[in-house]
Amino acid sequence: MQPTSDDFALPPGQRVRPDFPRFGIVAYARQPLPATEVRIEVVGAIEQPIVLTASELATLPRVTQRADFHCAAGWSHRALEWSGVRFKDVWEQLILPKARPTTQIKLIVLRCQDRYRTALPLADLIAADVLLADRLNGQPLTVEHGAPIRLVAPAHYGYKNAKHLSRLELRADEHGYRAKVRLLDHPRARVAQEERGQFLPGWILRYAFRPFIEPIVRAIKAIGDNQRS
Ligand SMILES: Nc1nc2c(c(=O)[nH]1)N[C@H]1C(S)=C(S)[C@@H](COP(=O)(O)O)O[C@H]1N2
Ligand SMILES: [Mo]
Repeated sequence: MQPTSDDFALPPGQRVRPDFPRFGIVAYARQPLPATEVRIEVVGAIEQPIVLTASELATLPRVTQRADFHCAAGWSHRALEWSGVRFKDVWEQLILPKARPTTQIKLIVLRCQDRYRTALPLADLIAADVLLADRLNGQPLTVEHGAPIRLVAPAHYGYKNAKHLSRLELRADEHGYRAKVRLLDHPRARVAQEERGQFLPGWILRYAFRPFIEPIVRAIKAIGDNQRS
């Protein structure tokens, strides 16, 4: 198939979607989302467990950034405008001084209100383009896209971009941490390297995931329509 102009310069194996659907693992979309206020617990290898709230995040510089979004299943949506705070600032100005890690932290597990979880190396989380975002395209974040707050990590596939973020678990290593579906969870999931999943090369997973995109979009949309009615 000839690439269209829309596909130009997309990362390997991605295709543009003009819409930005609510996406993810269907079972999680059915889970209740108890909290509408920002409340992120910080736990793990630290001296003092803390809770990050909207007022604390508001002490950090607000940044707005435009970025393309890439789901590991193969769809991309271009030029989303996110607004929030840099994870690096949260780390340096709130977590380090207040929670006081007791060891060198290498991995952070991101847990969400809908029971979804994923993890990224700290080194990836403190990149300049990683945000805790509460606004999208000039509007407050909707439930569909991760209210009250979500991680935005544009260099990593969608599944690292935890929505409805509720807890950060600080760890010295990966020991004891296991994602639910190992095949689909690469430790870093960098888009440019096509790290779609584990054990199989990204270019194979491209074809394995693609047929599931439309059924997942439809199933999650139906769940949302139901929740609203
Ligand atoms: N809490 C939570 N975060 C999640 C998911 C999820 O099911 N639950 N799905 C992930 C996946 S696979 C993708 S592609 C993106 C989709 O983000 P969107 O629904 O805003 O399009 O959210 C990611 N973060
Ligand atoms: Mo995804």
